[in-house]
Amino acid sequence: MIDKEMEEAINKQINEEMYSAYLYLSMSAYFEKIGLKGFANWMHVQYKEEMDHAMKFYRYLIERGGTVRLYGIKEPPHEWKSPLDAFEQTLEHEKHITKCINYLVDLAEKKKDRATFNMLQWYIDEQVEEEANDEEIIARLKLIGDSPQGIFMLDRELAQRTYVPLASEE
Ligand code: OFO
Repeated sequence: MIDKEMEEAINKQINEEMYSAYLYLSMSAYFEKIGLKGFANWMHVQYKEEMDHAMKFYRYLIERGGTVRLYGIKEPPHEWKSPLDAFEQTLEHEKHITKCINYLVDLAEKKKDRATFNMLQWYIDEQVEEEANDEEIIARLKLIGDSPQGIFMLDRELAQRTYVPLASEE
């Protein structure tokens, strides 16, 4: 049986991951609206990955005999100043998620909950990858500046991203 404080913290993290999914789905809609279908695809894949992150915590809580609580999800923004603005906000959001994961790791250590500590290692690696992906796209958008041709080329590249479900969710 999982510790109650740990359970509450994981339930809050399910909500954080669901909000991440909402945020990226909203960004996907924004990119479609401004005609950048490749950027929209990238964000749509990100939305699905965030749902997987939420479900990984959800399944884990059930496996540990915990109670899943689905808290209300707040409304994300629906407009950004530019693709660069959207990706800068994505990076800021991911830095916040990294802090949340680190808090969970600290709590698992404090509670001597080794199973949760081990489970969280996957999220630590995932956060490194997510921040790096965002940083790379931000750097490219800064280089591109106002060049429509550069944006068009990046859009074509981001259209190639495909969704790969997490093994545990298949
Ligand atoms: Fe975007 O990361 Fe979830 O955890």
